[in-house]
Amino acid sequence: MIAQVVPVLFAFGSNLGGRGDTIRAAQRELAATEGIANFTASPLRETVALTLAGPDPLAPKYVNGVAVADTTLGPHALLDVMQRLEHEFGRVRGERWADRTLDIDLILFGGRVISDERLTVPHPRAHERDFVLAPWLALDPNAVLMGHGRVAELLERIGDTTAPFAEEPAPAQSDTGHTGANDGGS
Ligand code: A4P
Ligand code: MG
Repeated sequence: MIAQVVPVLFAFGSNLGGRGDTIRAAQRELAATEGIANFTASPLRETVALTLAGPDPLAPKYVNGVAVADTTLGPHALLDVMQRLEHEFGRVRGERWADRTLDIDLILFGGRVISDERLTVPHPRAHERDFVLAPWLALDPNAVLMGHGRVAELLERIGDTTAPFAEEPAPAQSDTGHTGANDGGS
């Protein structure tokens, strides 16, 4: 039997440690996972922490981003991979919405509605979160959130409080063997 290929949307968040680097490293691992293909990540945004008491400008700021991919994994196998990565990148599960090195949420799994003890998909709070909608819109200006409509309109309705996040540039590739000693100087 040929496994079905399903388009998925992931959301990433981090507000402890090397936030952007952690998210990019986890994304590289996810992209390299067997059963995941066509992984495309959004730009990252810096966002005010939403706590159980509301937005907290004094709490460590989050870096957030999203990514789309195609998968042949089932939703629970995918959640296993996501949770293994959270653990690998130092996530300690404390109270709900606590500060964390890495959170990976499954926002959409194709057009499926899932509601069991491990998974609620589509993610029940994505439509009211600028830290999900803003990077998603940057990745796909025509994005539509199942059950809620166009992401551009949802974001306009709630307002966008996110800010660009300046990533560390990737280290320069120096595979030419040049040391500079023999360069130029003609
Ligand atoms: N789970 C159920 N559905 C899903 C899903 N669609 N994707 C279950 C991922 N996991 C899902 O998650 C608790 C349980 O949710 C998991 O065991 C899984 O089986 P968790 O990651 O341990 O806890 P959590 O993330 O603290 O809880 P929750 O309710 O998922 O939190 P949210 O709603 O994701 O909010 N502020 C900013 N600025 N940026 C953020 O990214 N994130 C949160 C977490 C709060 N404030 C934030 C941000
Ligand atoms: Mg989570």
